[in-house]
Amino acid sequence: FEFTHALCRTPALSVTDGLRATDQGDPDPLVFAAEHAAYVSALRDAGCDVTVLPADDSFPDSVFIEDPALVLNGVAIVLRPGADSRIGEAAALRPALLETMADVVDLQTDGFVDGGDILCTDDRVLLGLSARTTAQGAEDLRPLVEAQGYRLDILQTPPEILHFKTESSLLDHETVLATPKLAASGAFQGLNVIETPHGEEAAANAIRVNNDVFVSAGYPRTADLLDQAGYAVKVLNTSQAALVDGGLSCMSLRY
Ligand code: CIR
Repeated sequence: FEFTHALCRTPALSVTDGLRATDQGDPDPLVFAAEHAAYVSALRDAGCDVTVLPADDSFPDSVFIEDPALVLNGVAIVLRPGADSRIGEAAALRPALLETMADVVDLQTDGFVDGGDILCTDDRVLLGLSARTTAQGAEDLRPLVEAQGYRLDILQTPPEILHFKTESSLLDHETVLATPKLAASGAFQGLNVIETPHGEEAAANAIRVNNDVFVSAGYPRTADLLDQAGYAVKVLNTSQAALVDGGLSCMSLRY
């Protein structure tokens, strides 16, 4: 959770066509842009040098830049996103990774891995299999993760949860924030778990960036819980990302 840099992508106007499990209306691209700008500012305030890539209208979900790549030790691993409309985001992102990262390697697989299914601790990469991330993709990722000195733990994201990190986030060296459902899956052995209060499950898509913990607006009990646990909570609006199943972690690659 200690980062000097972040890479983001401006939301596309086509974000109105973004994937979603349940339709609650399209996001408003202008409101999304404002929320995204505030998010970028918060990353800068937290101490990150942020590169913001231009919008890519050919990929409605391209603002969720965390899904097509994983960065470990400043090395980008180009992934293979598991949604048809998103698979091309990996190749579209690659040139920017070559410019911003220390090195770029490609996940060679017939399977799929979405970055949203990956939670990194200091020495472990927790990867939740999901509708987007397959066992083949996970096994093919293993050597790339191990080459960076991390252990890969392949876990199961419970059904109905889009991504492993939709319902979990790292808070410090040994603590995660997670929903009761994901915590009950046994994924977090060896780590302390703070569970989101009932009705505030969506708050689990948080991020720790240096001293700050970013939490989405609308989850006051989670914010209080984290505040009382000693974290410096920063509340950010993610109303438009939420309409297309996105949240705080999905909108940046932090390194
Ligand atoms: C999708 O379904 O792929 C996007 N609408 C949302 C992706 C959110 N990303 C994430 O949780 N890492």
